[in-house]
Amino acid sequence: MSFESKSQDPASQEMLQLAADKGMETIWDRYEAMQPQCGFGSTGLCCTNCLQGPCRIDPFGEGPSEGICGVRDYSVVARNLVRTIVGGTASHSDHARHVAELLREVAAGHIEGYEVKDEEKLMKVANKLGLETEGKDVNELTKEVAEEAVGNFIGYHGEEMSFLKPMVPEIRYELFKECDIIATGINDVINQAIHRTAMGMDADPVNLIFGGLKAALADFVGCTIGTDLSDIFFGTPQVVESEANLGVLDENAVNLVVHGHEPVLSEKVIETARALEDEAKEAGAENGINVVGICCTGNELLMRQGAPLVANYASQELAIMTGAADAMVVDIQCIMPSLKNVTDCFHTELITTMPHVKIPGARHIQFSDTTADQDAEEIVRTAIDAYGRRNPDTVNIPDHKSKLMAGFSVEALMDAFSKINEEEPISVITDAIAAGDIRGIAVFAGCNNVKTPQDRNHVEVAKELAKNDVLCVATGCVANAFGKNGLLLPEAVEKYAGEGLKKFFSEAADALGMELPLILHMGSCVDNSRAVELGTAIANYLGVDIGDLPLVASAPEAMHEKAVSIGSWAVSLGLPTHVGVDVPITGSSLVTEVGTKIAKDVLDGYFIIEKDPKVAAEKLIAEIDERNWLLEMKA
Ligand code: NFS
Repeated sequence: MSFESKSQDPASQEMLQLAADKGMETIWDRYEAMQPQCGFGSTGLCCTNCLQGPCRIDPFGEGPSEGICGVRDYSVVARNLVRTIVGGTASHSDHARHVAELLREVAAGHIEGYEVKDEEKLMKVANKLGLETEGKDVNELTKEVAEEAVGNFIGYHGEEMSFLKPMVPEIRYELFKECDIIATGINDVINQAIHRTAMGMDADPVNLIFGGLKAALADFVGCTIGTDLSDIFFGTPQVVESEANLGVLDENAVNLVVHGHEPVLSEKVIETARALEDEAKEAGAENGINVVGICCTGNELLMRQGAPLVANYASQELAIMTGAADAMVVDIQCIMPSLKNVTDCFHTELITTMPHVKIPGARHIQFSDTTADQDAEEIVRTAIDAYGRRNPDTVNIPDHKSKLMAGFSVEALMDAFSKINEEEPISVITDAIAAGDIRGIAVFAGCNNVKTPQDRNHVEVAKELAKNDVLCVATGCVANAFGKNGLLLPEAVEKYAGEGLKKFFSEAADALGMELPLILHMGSCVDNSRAVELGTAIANYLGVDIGDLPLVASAPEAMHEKAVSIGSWAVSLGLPTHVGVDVPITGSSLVTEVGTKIAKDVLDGYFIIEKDPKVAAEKLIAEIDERNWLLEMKA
């Protein structure tokens, strides 16, 4: 494989050359060694749900057409898909549950060291949930919001999850009810979905798929709670400027890399790092401590603290290979176990922090909410110590980084647009859609996937859409890719936007006295909930369903189970959803047909599985045009 076929990112390419020269292994080497990958697994036709298996069903009709228990291809594929969705739901929700329980404990006065920073957001969430706010102080409200959030996990109301309803137009909620895909609680649905996919349980593929959508909507609730409560704790993001790519590492600073997903940890780390700057300087680091992020922890810290993004998913190993990372602190999700092999070649301290995420050989500094300040101090001091052991001869920081703008929460956007229309800031977008300046909106989500060159699909789909006047918003590792490529800058508008989009941006800039970037960075992957909030606000303002809007989703390099859950709830919300890599459902024509065609009749949303970025963009634009036409008919 040439470096270009591995990554579009010049910084990654440079590091890959170094890795090749030094004989260091990367994700791409392991991918090559894994070829050819199992055809049964790739198509979703391998079942390991009981000890009689594995059973593999032959898609060509030459081998067995049923598993040992008699299970058919469509049930195996649907069951595997449901389990993948549930993996994502469990991930997002466990993250959200941590924040929810922390909020409850803080409100009860059991934990110090965290506090409600954003009372306005607290009020907004309380109102959204329909809680009585009159005459209640911050602490009382915090308690109630936290209780409500925790209740969404265990379904203690015996009712539907209360964070779901206010997030979608009423008509969409009714559709969810009709389809019976609203769970009583997040934990309930995870429980049910794992059960229904066990041996000897649900064999009806359509029933299974609806069960999967139920889990997906619970994932959406988990994401929403993650966003809302993190905002309450750490502040709702406002527009910030920063930088992205390996070049943000600073030779003259202690480079402390945070990687994972939980702002509960990384916010403490950055706060402590700022407090211990002098210790770093005493240790010889002229520029103090440079906290930089990978994956969604990076996005969370960027959004609220302006911390630079050093890498997205595929280049996490490369960040260590620069020899300049003094510590990499990881919490949950998207952390490659291979990081330990790489840190073994350098002075870098790999620090795990969560009781359920340990890596053999890594240093474990248990991070507890009750001792957060001390734990963060230990982490930061470990990094400063490691800096003293850095070998200058092995430092190779690629000279690639790009400036960027981020922090586009819905609140930040509406604050800005209220300068144009104070009463109805959302009309700034709807008017531009009605005028045809904005042809549609695309929500970008997701990862890197080694099956496609790093960042290439992301950038190509986005450029193609922008050229066709589609307003793009982004979260997660794709947002990082856009940052590296200069697409999160106003300058990119002139370069890549179509005439309509250019007009929208230039009129907005005149009115706001501030230029907006071509693509709006909305945050981490749980912050896809922000994109839904925006979509629902537009739909409600226009008096239509969210599934009627010229609104599409794209995950050009999806990798994690979480991306599958997000994609599945995006489809449930009515969004045509592009996935740029193969999904293991092709083993069943029935499941494939349901996901890519029939879903549209029921939910308006459906999956577009398309590896070619240009063709993907064409398909998304065709869908946007169809919706605009239908909306005009309705008007
Ligand atoms: Ni989303 Fe964010 Fe990145 Fe993918 Fe992983 S960090 S939660 S899963 S790889 S975008």
